[in-house]
This record gives sequence, structure tokens and C-alpha cells, in this order.
Amino acid sequence: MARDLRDYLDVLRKTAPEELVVVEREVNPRLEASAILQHLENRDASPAVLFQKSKNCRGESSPFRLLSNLHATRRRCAVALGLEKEQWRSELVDAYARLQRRRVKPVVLGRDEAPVKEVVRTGKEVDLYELPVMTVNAMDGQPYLNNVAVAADPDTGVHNASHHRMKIKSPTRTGLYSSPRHLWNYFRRAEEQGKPLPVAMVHGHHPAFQLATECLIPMEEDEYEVAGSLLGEPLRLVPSEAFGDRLLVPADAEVVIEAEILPNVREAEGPYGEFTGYYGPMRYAWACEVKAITYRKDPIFVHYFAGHADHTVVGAIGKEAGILEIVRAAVPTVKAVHFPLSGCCRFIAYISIAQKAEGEARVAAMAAFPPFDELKIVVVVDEDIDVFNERQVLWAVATRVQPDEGLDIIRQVRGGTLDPSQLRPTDGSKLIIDATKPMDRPFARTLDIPEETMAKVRLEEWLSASERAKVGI
Ligand SMILES: Cc1cc2nc3c(=O)[nH]c(=O)nc-3n(C[C@H](O)[C@H](O)[C@H](O)COP(=O)(O)O)c2cc1C
Ligand SMILES: [Mn+2]
Repeated sequence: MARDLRDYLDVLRKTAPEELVVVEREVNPRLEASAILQHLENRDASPAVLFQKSKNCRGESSPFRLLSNLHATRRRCAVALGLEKEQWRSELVDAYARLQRRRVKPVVLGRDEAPVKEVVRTGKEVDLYELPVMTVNAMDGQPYLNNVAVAADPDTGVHNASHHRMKIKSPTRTGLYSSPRHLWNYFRRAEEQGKPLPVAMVHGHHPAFQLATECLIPMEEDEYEVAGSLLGEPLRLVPSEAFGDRLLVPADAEVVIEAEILPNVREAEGPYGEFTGYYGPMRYAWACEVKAITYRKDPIFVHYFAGHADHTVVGAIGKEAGILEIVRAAVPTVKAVHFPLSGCCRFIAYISIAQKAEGEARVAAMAAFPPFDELKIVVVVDEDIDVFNERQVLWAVATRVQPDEGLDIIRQVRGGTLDPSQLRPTDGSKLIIDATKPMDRPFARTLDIPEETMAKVRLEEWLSASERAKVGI
């Protein structure tokens, strides 16, 4: 059996049942589903939520189940990569980096063998409003598809996969906003040749697939091979309905929506509730025509809770792993990289190093910026600081940094296009905070209690069960 979403949900039910909440009552994907997720978040709960029954975009009962918030915790991402749920800190990033080094080529199946072809809608049968697409935030106005967009390089045929949203404008027409990265580059080259670019939205697969699409690899390399690396087996592909071998799509996906991005057409897109926690503006963006929708029997439609952890955590782990590898080439003693939720998992990175020579912290920070344009602030700390513990990181900033020595600003560098504080469309500034201890003079010693005393004192011998219960141990 190939690995897919259903097999992952089974593993989750067995190893981390508290991570999945099932709702039997029929939900409306228009704002009601996100209100439920928001109520949970307000109580500090971030389970994946599987709605067993959902309405479609017309408010009618649909045959689709709706799954959201799947990627909102690193624990669930750890389980997706075959780790224990407790291994969600640097073990998860290290595992991603290790797995990604060994690429696994995909295999191509015939149509009859592909679960995603169990139901095929083409021509007049194509109707996006039949899907349970969520309208997540008040000002979105329309439902937006939001998941993995796959495309083939118009010149080489190599496949790229990356998350993108698509505004639904009619039963077959969508808008697509893309920042200048790989998919953007593919389409611009197709457009220069006057051709449309085939693209497919993949809504639902084993979450290792979604995690793989956020890897940092050169554009010439095949992202389906990275999906194989993280899945631990070749990704199974199948020719698309509308474009045949020119666009191969994941055979074990739940739902695939095949479309063409139209050359020389721009239409209004947005506002949209962004990963930043703000609405992004309305602007002229690409337009697409949907050619086919295919899905499995008893389909599960996966939708991100846009603007929340579900939208950002999935992108963080591949970025952390890619930056860890690149920083390691410059500073071999790098220990860990973390893109915290407080920086929307993109704008801020915490990097720890075992500094051996003065100046290595700056080298680590400089190496971290180029691979990912949205990274804006890098904080470098010593190895005694756990980069997954934000309080420790800020303690290092508070006690090891003098602002006139520890900060550097780099101006007019490619930045994220969705950062609301950025003045110009594609460039902004970067900040380095070197929160490592100086090496050229003695530094204050961190508090500690002798190790042998710590080892000798066992709390069970000092606190009765009832007293231990008071402090939750
Ligand atoms: C859930 C999610 C939604 C995203 N939506 C978009 C989007 O609509 N447009 C965009 O340009 N980038 C979006 N991104 C960011 C890209 O997926 C990300 O930068 C990716 O690495 C680009 O890959 P590529 O260079 O292979 O195209 C999204 C990321 C996530 C995790
Ligand atoms: Mn790419």
C-alpha cells in the first residue's frame, strides 16, 4: 500500500489520538468551519479537525469530508516524517535535512491504478462550487482553494510543487497570486512563449507530501523526488486528464484540480487573509481556467486554516532544514534553526551555534538570508540556548546584546511581498541580532546548581503524591 492521507490518519489515531478531533455534524465551509477552529485556538487547542459531513460552496450537502488544521502542530509533522510526536524540535528539522539529501525518483502509474481517478469530471461537468472549499476570513469574500500547486517546467519538464491559493471566481475560473519564486518563473517563461502553463492543485495527500513541497532546492531539481525522500518510498504519479504526460499529478491524492494559467491575462485577486495575520491587498494577478477535477471515492478535502499556525508551520520545517544545511557549509558548528510562530514561521529565524571564533555568528546570519526572501530578522545564539524555547532566546537577546555592537541592518534586499511593513513591493531590509557571548573577554557565568546535587535529589523522595499532583508531576 502506498502512503497517503488515510494511512497517516490511521497512524495518528493510534499514536497521537489527541491530535485529531472528529465532528459528526454537517459544517458549512463558508466561515462556520473557521469559527470552530478559532474557538479551539482561543482555548489554546490546535487539533486537526475532520468534519465527517460538509456542505459545498453552494450551501448544499456534499459527498466530501473536510479536514482542516492538519499541519498546525509540529507534533503532527513529526509523526508525518515517521518520528515520535515528542521529537518535534530540532530532531524534526534534522530528520527533514537528512531525508532530503537522498532523492527518491517517482513512479508513473496507469490511469486505472490511480485512486485519484476514481471520480473524473471534465468539460461541462467541472464545477468548483461542488467542492467544500472554505471561506476562512471575513474579508476573503470568495472561497479560495489553498494547497499544493504542481507544475512542469515549460522548458525541461521537471516538476515543481509549492503551496498557492486560488480564488474561485466561477465554476471554472480562478485567480492565482504568486510571489517571484519557482512557479512564478515557470509561468513567466511559458507566457513569454505565448503559452498557458498547466497547473494542478492537490488538496489532500500524506502530510509528508505537503512538507516536501516547502523544501529549499534549486529550481532545476525535481520536487516530486523530495516528496519520495520524505515519504520513504517513490511518490506515485499519474498523467493528468487535461494535459496527459505533460503534467504528472500525485496518484494517491484525495482531490486534484487541473487548470491552465492563461498568458497575458490579469484579473483582480484579493483581499485575502494572509499567513501574516493581516489581509493582503487586492491586486491584478494571474487567471486560470479549470479543465478537470478528479478525486477518490469518499473523498477528504484538505483545507488550510489560512492565517493561522496551519498555514505557517507546514512551510517552516523545509525552510529550517534547508537553511540549516546552507549555514552548516559556512559554520560547521551550527546546532539548530527555528522559524518561530511569533514570526509567522517566515520573518524571524533563531539559529544556535557553538561559536569557535569571533565573527562566526555574523557569518551564520549572512548565510541564512539568501535562500529565502521572506526571512527578515536572524537572531544568532550560543549552543546553551534552546532555539525552540522563545523565552531562552529573548533572555539571550536581553543579556548578551549591546545594541550598538550586536545589531546589523542590511538595506534594500529582496524581501517578502506580503510583509505589511515593507514599503516597496519586492525589497526591504534585514536585521541581524548577534546574541552570542563575546569571545574576546570573560563573560558572566550562567547560574547553575552542582550536577551531583541535582542528580542526588529526587523529587519523589521530597514531595508526597498529593503535593506532586499540585504541580502536575
Ligand atoms: C499554506 C501555504 C500557502 C501559500 N500560498 C502562497 C500563495 O498563494 N502565493 C505564493 O506566492 N506563495 C505562497 N506560499 C509560499 C510558497 O509556497 C513558498 O514560498 C514556496 O517555497 C515556493 O516554492 P517554489 O519556489 O517552488 O514555487 C504559501 C505557503 C504555504 C505554506
Ligand atoms: Mn521549487
